[in-house]
Amino acid sequence: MDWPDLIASSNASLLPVLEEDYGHLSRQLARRGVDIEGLAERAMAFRVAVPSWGVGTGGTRFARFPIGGEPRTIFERIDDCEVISRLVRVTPGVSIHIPWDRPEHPAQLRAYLESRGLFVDSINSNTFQDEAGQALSYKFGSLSHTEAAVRRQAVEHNLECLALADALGAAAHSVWIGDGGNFPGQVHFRRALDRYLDSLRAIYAGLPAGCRLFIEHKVYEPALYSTVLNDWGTSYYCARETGERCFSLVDLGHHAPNVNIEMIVARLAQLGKLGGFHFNDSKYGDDDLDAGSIKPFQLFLIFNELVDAERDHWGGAPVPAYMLDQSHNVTDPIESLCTSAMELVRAYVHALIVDRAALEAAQDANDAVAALQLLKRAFTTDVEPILAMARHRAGGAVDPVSVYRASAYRRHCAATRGMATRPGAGIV
Ligand code: RM4
Ligand code: MN
Ligand code: MN
Repeated sequence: MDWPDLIASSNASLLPVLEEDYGHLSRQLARRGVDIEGLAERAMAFRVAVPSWGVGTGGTRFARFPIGGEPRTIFERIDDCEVISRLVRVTPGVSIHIPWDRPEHPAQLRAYLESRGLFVDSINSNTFQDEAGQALSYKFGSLSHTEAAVRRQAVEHNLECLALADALGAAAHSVWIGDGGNFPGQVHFRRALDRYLDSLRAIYAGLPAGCRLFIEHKVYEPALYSTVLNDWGTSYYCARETGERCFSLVDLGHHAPNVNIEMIVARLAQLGKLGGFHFNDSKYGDDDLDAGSIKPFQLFLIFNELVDAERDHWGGAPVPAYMLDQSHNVTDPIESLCTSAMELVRAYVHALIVDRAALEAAQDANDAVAALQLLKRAFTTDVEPILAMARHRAGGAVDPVSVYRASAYRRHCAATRGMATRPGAGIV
């Protein structure tokens, strides 16, 4: 696949109109005291990691409908991630899942990624499923299990992930557990949390230098009545109790409907414990839909908090890590991931053009109408020319989905890879 050529010829036909639109937007923004070139640079510098498991089709608990040409191995998953990165230019980081992506030779995997301009961004452990041949079951929990031997096995799995993080140069290790209860009375809430925290401390003790530990809360599912790490407050408490390099990770789909997630973001940033994000969108639960597809205004409000927190240096914490965590049930995953990455850049640029001085003045004056108008003014500005120009300047596609469709990449993969079935089916 000659991507540079495909991208160049598509861009050549779209550039005249893009330049006209970019010029117009630049004059419009200049009237508001905003320099478009600065925005284009920020858009080019934006980064979000893609999940290796996201390039295969997802499914629901009812069914999964595979498409032809899905990746069968970690190397093929990386090939698909490379396509996304070439088209949108903001996704060089790949997040991997163990055991789904367990490499036989970590050095070989690292070299494979590096030769494609990619790297492992973070490792994700999996103690929410039983692995073939595993001694003890996670049916009733893992890090918070009532039996010490099960907890030990889950800790060991995470320590294996940390060794891999070290070998692959990953900057973070993320822990999400399925632990919790399906029925009232099943789990002793306080004791389960204590056991979880003990396990977390044992994992933290093995954290390599330069690596951060992220803990991901979730309000429900697979446990349907209660979860052990259920909300951001519990997550903040556990991160704080575990250590300086342990942070809370926010997955947008892991909250009850209507929860004010932008406020959670502000709180965690203020407390210096915002580690990172799993971006996706949802209507009802952990739907794992494409970022910005259902609630784009919420996504903008989240980025509004992020841009604001950045000005206050994240409460002393390192810059948060951004990742997409989606399940693509009815779309080609490459198209969904390209689109989602672009939606994040859009929300970021929208947040950058908020007139912060005016917003603060409106807040100080208790002028609710003016404050909302300032946010809406940024949100309703069509910044697409900035995003498209940033992609073009970075060597990417002005219109990534069109280039991808014209390439017939998936048809080519269907011929070489066939109809794959992926282990670890389920919600992802
Ligand atoms: C969970 C959670 C985790 C992801 C798994 C596959 O709901 O979002 O981050 O690793 O799904
Ligand atoms: Mn997640
Ligand atoms: Mn999830």
